[in-house]
Amino acid sequence: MGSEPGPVQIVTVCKEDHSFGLDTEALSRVLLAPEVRDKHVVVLSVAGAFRKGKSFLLDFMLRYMYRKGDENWLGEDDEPLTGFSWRGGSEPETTGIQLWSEVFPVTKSDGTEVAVVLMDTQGAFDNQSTVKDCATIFALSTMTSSIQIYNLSQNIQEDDLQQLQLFTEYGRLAMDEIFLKPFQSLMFLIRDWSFPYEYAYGFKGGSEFLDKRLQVKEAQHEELQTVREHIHSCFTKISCFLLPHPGLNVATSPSFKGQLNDVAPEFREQLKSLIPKLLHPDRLAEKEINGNKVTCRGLLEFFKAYIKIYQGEDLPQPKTMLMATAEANNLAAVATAKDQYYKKMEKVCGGDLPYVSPDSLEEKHHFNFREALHAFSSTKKMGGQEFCDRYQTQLEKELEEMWQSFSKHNESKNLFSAFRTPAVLFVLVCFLYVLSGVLLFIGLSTFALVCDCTLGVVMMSILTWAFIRYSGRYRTVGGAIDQAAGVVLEQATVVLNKSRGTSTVDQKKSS
Ligand SMILES: Nc1nc2c(ncn2[C@@H]2O[C@H](COP(=O)(O)OP(=O)(O)OP(=O)(O)O)[C@@H](O)[C@H]2O)c(=O)[nH]1
Ligand SMILES: [Mg+2]
Repeated sequence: MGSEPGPVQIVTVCKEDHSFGLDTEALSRVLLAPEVRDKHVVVLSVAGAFRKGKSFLLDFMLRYMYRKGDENWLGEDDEPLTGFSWRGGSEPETTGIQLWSEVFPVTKSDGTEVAVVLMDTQGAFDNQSTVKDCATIFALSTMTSSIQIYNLSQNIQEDDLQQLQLFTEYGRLAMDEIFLKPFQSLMFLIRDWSFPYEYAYGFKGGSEFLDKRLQVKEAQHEELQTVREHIHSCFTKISCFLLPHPGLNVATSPSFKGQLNDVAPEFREQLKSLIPKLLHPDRLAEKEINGNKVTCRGLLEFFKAYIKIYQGEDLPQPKTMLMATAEANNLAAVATAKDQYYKKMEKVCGGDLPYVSPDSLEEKHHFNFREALHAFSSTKKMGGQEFCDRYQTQLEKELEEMWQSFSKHNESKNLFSAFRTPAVLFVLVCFLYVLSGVLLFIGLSTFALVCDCTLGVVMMSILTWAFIRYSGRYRTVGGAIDQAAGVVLEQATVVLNKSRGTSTVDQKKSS
C-alpha cells in the first residue's frame, strides 16, 4: 500500500444530524488491495459500550498479527502500545467504524488462504449518540463481521442482553432474506472479571458462566426467556472469555502508554491465551452471507448495500426504553378511548338500529367524545404532558373521523335520502309532462317536443338508476345520476326560496 499502515475511517457519524456516511474510496483501498481482494474474508470486530478498552485490545491483536512467529509477540516491557487510537480518560475516542488499513493474508492448515480484517467500532451509549446511532453501528459491524466480540465490563447484566437483542434485531430488519441464523460468531468478552474463584479466567470458565447466564428455564419469566431465545437464534456460535483486570495503572494512570510492565501479569497471561486462540488460522471463520463465503471485493458491495438501508427512511427508529414504553402507554390509552367511543356510538346508531335525528345524534357524539377524551386523560401514562398532548391530538382526529362515518351511516338509513334520486326524477317527469302539455296547448309544439325528449331521458335515468341499485354494477354511473338529481334538487330549492323571498317582500310592501 506504500504508506504506513494505520486505522482507516470507513463509516462516519455526523454528530449534528446523526447521519451515517460510508467512505467508499477508503474502504476500496483496504478491501481491493491486489493481494487480498479475491480471498475469502474474515472480519473480526469489537463492539460494546464506550471506554471499555476495545481499541486497546485490538492493538494487541495487531501485535500478534505482525509478530506471529515471535515467541515474545506481546511486546517489550516498556514498549508503548500503538495501532487503533486508544487512550485513558472519560471522553469517547473511537467514532464510527474503522478498519486496519492492512488486511492480513492467513493460510489455514488445509492450505486455504483467507484475508483477515480487524474492525474497531464507536463505543455505544456515549453522551453524543442516540439509541439509533448505537444500534446502527452495532448492527452494521455485526452484519459485516464473521466474529463479533461483545466487550462487556465485569459481568453480563440483563440490560447488556437486552441491548444486544435490540441491536441484533435492528440488524436483522435490514437483511432481506434470512436463513436460519443471520449472524455468525459472537464472543462475550468480560473485562475486569473479579470472580475467578467461581468461574476461572479464559474460555473454559467463560463457557460455564455463559451457559448459566443464557440458560432458558421453564420457570423463568417470559421476558427473560425471549431475550435468551433471541440471542441463540441470531448467532451460529456463541462463546465467552473471562479476562482479568489489567491493573490500576492501566485503568487509572494518565501517563500509561500501554507498556507491559504496568500491566498486571495475569492480564498478560490471559491475553497470551486469548489472542492466539482467537486468531488461530483454523478458528478464523470466513464471512458468510446467505450461506456463501464472501471475498474482500464482495464485502465492499455488502457494505454499500447495508449502509444505504440505514441511510434510508424505511427502518423503524429504535428508541430508548422510556420512549418506547411511553409510546406504548399512549397508544394503548388512545385505543381504549376509541373503543369506548365506538361502543357507545354503536349503541345509539350502529348496525341495524333505526335512523336517529341528526341533532340528537350530534348531541350524543359530543357527549361521548368528551367522555373518551376524559378516559384518555385520566389513564396514567409515561412521557410527560407534551408527549401525551400529541397523542391526544391524534385521538381527537381519529374520533372525528369515526364521527363522520357514524353520521354518514345514520344518514344512509334515512328513507327519504335513499329514495331521493328517484323522487326527484319522478317529480321532474311529472313537471316535464305537464309542461309539454301546456306548451302543446299554446301552440309551441317544438318546445313541447324538446320537453318530451328530456322526459324520455329522465325516465331512462330512473330505469338505469333502479338497475344499478339492484345489481350493484356500474356504480360510477349511479353516482353521476345521484349527483345530477342532487343538483336539480338544489337548484329547485334555490328557485323556490327566491320566489318565496320575493313574494314575502311584495306582501310587506303592499301592507
Ligand atoms: N479497567 C480496564 N481498563 C482497561 C482495560 N483495557 C484497557 N483499559 C483502559 O481503558 C481505557 C480506554 O481504552 P480504549 O481502548 O480507548 O477504550 P475504547 O473502548 O476503545 O473506548 P472508545 O473508543 O471511547 O469507545 C484506557 O485507559 C485503557 O488503558 C481493561 O481490561 N480493564
Ligand atoms: Mg476505541
